[in-house]
Amino acid sequence: MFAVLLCSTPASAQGSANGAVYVQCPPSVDTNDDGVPDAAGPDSDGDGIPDIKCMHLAGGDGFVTMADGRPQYMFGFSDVTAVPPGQVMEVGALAANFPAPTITLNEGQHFYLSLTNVGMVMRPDLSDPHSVHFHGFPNAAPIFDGTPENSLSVNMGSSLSYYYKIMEPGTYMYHCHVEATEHMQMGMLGNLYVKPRQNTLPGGTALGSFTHTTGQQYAYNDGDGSTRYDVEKAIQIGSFDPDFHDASETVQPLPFATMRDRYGMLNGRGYPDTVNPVALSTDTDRGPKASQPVDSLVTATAGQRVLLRISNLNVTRFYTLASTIPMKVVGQSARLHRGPSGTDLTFTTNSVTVGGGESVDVILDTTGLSGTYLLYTTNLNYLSNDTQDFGGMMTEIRIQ
Ligand SMILES: [Ca+2]
Ligand SMILES: [Ca+2]
Ligand SMILES: [Ca+2]
Ligand SMILES: [Cu+2]
Repeated sequence: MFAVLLCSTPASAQGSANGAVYVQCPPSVDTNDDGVPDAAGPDSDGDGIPDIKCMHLAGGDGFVTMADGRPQYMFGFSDVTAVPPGQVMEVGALAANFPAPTITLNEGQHFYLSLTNVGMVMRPDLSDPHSVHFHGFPNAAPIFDGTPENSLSVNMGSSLSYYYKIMEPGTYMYHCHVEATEHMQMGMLGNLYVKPRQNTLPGGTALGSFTHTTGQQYAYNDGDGSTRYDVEKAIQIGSFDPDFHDASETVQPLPFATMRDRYGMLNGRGYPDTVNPVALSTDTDRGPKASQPVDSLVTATAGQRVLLRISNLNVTRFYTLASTIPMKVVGQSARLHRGPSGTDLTFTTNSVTVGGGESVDVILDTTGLSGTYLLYTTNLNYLSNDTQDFGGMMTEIRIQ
């Protein structure tokens, strides 16, 4: 009798019948209310960018592969957008990605982010909640801030939908804020950036002495075209302490006081994996699962302007990244690099030093260049994959 009831239950109720996995996405985007977005929804200003974006993340555990071949246990997020709610607990299990799925938004959008905690398959002794903290984000509603002291976090088998009206363009980052030192060292860290409304101006619009052409993209609403770019890449600086990850996997006391990262990474990989365009997967208890989908390889043709959205989300230290192509720093911590009265504070450098929770936006001018250039840390002991030399925090910029 119960099974018959389940079969005749409308799709919208199945989520609650399967452990309260619940996706909140407006009916203009999820037209039949089954938790699966199925329409682009309205575009009220006709600029080609939908008014609403819905996304669904699972928070749980998984494994990643370091560049020396060593698997590491991790906590993390995976993208379960459009997975029917009744399948999210299974699809999200052991599926953590490092870095967490990139969130790309446009200024003016309404963003509905559902988070479902799918639990820790390898640590059934843990009942840790998770949250999503939009780091540095202008936020009118503390309840969605993700800090456990003053907002909600999500228990195993449950969902929470965060809502943001996206107002300020820039390079942000997101992470789980529950037991932050532990959950961040374990890998719950993602790229998050907001594209400016200036991208959608009609062609021919004058920005000072600069004229906008349809399709041109900018890092910020600069008003003068100074942050225009042709190619963009978000690069997350991260690092893991394998002793911490091993202790977590083997249910041992976690070495907070002696935490020392030995794998330096860009977008969750050490060199040479950073330049491998293939999405990496890692063997888990449930077979191979996608683990590190993003490379850090930058490719451009000579003359193009390359925007690097560099952020640091590791919990142990700052890192210095050097580039063999000069970098023009146009933004810092999600703000256009200008003084209060509009003074141009941009500068050109060959290295930037970024602490945990900071971001910088740099533009590389590739005019007249050809060949392979490097983006690498000058903290030389992080140019290794643990004991394996010639790896770690480095990637290539290839100019054709
Ligand atoms: Ca639907
Ligand atoms: Ca629009
Ligand atoms: Ca814990
Ligand atoms: Cu967490």
